[in-house]
Amino acid sequence: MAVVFVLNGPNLNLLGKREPEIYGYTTLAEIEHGLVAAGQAMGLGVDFRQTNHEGVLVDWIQEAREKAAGIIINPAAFTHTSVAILDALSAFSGPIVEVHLSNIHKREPFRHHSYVSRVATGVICGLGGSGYQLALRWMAETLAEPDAGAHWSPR
Ligand code: CA2
Repeated sequence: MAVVFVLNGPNLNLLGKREPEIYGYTTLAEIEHGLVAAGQAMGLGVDFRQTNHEGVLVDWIQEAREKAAGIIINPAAFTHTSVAILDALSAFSGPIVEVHLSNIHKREPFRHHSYVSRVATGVICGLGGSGYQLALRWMAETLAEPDAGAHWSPR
């Protein structure tokens, strides 16, 4: 069974516990459970992880080269700062979906730029936890196509 890594960056462990006006009331554990269930229904394994550490995210992205068919990533604040994460993602050959709970383009100017978008196949932002579900559904469709590469490889 193909496995999709779902990687989450710093402070996302606080989801549903602080700042609900920006990030909503859904916890990261609830997003994970919904995604694992959806993955089972679609025949995809979901390996869902969160870390507060940039180097750990880099290690997991490198691990994905061996173990994952695709990556869904919410790098959180590292989105706007991390060339290391950009470089690690550049070495991953499968599809990558960048997800943000909030619409980063409606927020402070420093959130408008994403290093990750440069290598992401696609970006979903502003749709809350549903963004992860939509990303997983796209992954399932794309990975099921024998010639999927033709559609997601423009980077
Ligand atoms: O909208 C997103 O998903 C973000 O990636 C979330 C990051 C932020 O730095 C990005 O600009 C956009 C922040 C994640 C922190 O999440 C919290 C959740 C609850 C309380 C405090 C922080």
